[in-house]
Amino acid sequence: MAIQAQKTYKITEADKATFERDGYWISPKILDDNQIERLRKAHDRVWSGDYDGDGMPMNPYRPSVNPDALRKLDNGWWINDDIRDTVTDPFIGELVADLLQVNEIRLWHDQVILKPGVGNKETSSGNVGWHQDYGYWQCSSTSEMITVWIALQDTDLTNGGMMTILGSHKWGLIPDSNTFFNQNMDELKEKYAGGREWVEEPCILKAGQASFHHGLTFHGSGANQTNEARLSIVAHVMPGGTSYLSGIQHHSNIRLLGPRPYHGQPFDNVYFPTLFKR
Ligand SMILES: O=C(O)CCC(=O)C(=O)O
Repeated sequence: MAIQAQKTYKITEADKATFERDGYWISPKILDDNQIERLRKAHDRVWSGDYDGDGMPMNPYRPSVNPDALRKLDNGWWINDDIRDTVTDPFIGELVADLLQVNEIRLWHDQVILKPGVGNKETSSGNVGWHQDYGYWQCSSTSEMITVWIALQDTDLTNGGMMTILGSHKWGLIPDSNTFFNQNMDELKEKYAGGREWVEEPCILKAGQASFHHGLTFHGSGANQTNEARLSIVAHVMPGGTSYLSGIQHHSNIRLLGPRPYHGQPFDNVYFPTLFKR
């Protein structure tokens, strides 16, 4: 029987405890089948350059000569209405607000990710290296941010699903942890584990379920060894009031603050829409 989406789900004390202990939480199904279908079509459209409106995504996809390479672009919400409705969904915002125990949630940026299926081929082309998202986001005043990774098909390790490192959000920011594109998982594990307990937890999701991981949680993923592409929509979100920390690290979002951003300027303009406010 088809699983129903739980559009009125409320975060429980047990969910909060899981998130605080493990650095991630797996939601029930939050997209209904119709939304999943629309978002799968949105993938087809954005990869073929068929955009809503006349704009471009933030970091446009540049086709690789390698057909097995991961495809991704940022701020799909600028160019596709179905992606916009999902990554700004107040329901998702409320789930995050309750996990972080804050009053307001805004979008930091989104990602549209496609990992090609390579079947039995031995290749690391689809690997996403172990990394911390906040390793990329140090221009933000808080690491208390969340990545909502939404599966558009059943996802597990066979199709290159994500793994998180249990409890690693408690390790703090590890230097040079912005290693999404380093595909040598063993080398990265060696670099980051540093005597700490390294427990790799697969995020096993049914289509329409999402994993919510903390900005400091190490995560990565391996090959998609099926013959179908793995599709996802990802919302990176932050508490209201998050502001610009200058002089630390470049990020494309800094430019969205205007030509003369100032230290302490809140990320609160139209580029950072509010998902939820109590
Ligand atoms: O899609 C993946 O396998 C990894 C995505 C990721 O690192 C993220 O969304 O933060």
